[in-house]
Amino acid sequence: MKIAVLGGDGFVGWPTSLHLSNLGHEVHIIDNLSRRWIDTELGVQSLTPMDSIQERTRIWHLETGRRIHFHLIDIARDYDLLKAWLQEHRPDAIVHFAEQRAAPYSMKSDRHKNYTVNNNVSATHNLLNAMVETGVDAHLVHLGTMGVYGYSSVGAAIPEGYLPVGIETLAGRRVDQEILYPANPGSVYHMTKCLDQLLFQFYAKNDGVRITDLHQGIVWGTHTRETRMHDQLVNRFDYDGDYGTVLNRFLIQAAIGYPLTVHGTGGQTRAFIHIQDSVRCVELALASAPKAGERVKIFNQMTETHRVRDLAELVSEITGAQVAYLPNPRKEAPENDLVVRNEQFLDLGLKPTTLAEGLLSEVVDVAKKFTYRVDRSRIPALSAWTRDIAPTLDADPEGRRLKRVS
Ligand code: NAD
Ligand code: USQ
Repeated sequence: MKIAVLGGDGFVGWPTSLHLSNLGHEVHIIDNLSRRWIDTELGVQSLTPMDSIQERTRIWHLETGRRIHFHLIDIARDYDLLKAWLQEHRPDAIVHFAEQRAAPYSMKSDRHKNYTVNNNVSATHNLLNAMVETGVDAHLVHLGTMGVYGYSSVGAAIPEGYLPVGIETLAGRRVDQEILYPANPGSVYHMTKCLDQLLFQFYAKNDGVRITDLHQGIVWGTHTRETRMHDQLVNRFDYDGDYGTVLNRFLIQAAIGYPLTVHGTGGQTRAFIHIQDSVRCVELALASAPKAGERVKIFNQMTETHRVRDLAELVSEITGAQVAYLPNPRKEAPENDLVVRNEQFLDLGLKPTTLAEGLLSEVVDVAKKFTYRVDRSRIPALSAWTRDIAPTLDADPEGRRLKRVS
């Protein structure tokens, strides 16, 4: 297949592009490299030394003889370029990763809120609009989030996208329907993914666009089979207070002897998936496209759930790291349970890579290798969800006073 990977320079997009290329697909990365600019804005860098996208694709070609093509397009702003690209290349499938994906970044300031909404919603709408306009009948696979559901548990498992409901008609009859699970976003970023869902629902119904939405949990790890093939194919690894996700942050913190930064009581339970399984899920989803006119296919892309403080304790047991319980910068329930259904990917053949000690140590080893690149001052999470919360975040776990920059 000819596959466009939008956001293919990012943490999940890059290993996915390599994986799809290795399977023999013709891969075209479209990216505006905004994530690299955000690193510059925040004064951070990936823990792993990443080469330019051009250099990465050159090494891939040298290693495998396969080509990955790169196109510099901002899909949220360069609508005409995107449309012309689709018109010319007419891909069979499009994998859409190209959004601002950090909840803390989306909550940093009013400017960051605007940027996240404008970027993410326009990116998705431009894409759908251009697909219809050019008549490109590609299967669109979008990376959404488990966060569209909210994380509270009402004692029932979260279904894969749709909730069966019974509605009583005026005549007193009961009509059974399946509706999108009620959206309950916890950040402006998560809210954009809820808005994406409605865009997908409309374009699938109105124009018969074939869409799969992958509601993904937190991705952890760094390497996949393909990124291991050469040092310069290494994946990015975020550890800073905005882009670093919880388990990867704990692993790097353990590697450099920094107290593990648990927010509040660490009572939040979240869904997780290893990066290797994430790329495999995209492969499986691509092979299982809905038909034109079918409703959006939704998969829960996660393999296990864990409570944040249990993760901290596990990492602490393996590495001897200390655990710091810090004021929570986010407005979120202090404790939640989470039960999630994920049978669809298991039925398609996904064999989950679960959080085994060996794997955790492996990531700590990656972290140790690049310890010299860590800027400890970028570890604290300073993006406060509300004005009331901001003043509580005044010191880091090592007691240094913090300066907030937005
Ligand atoms: P990332 O920030 O590393 O990668 C996103 C890529 O998209 C970047 O290379 C960026 O430059 C590009 N991009 C952003 N806006 C663009 C635009 N307007 N035009 C063109 N390119 C643009 O993020 P990631 O961790 O790889 O996540 C990829 C997707 O998966 C996101 O949509 C995210 O919401 C979703 N997701 C990620 C995780 C996770 O834990 N990383 C979990 C669940 C879902
Ligand atoms: N947390 C800590 N300490 C930290 C960092 C985070 O206790 O140092 C806590 C947070 O308060 C939160 C939980 O860990 O309760 C998860 O935070 P996170 O930053 O790991 O994940 P989140 O903000 O939810 O976002 C990440 C990705 C996002 C994706 C989402 C999937 O950045 O793109 O959509 O995971 S999910 O969490 O399932 O919604």
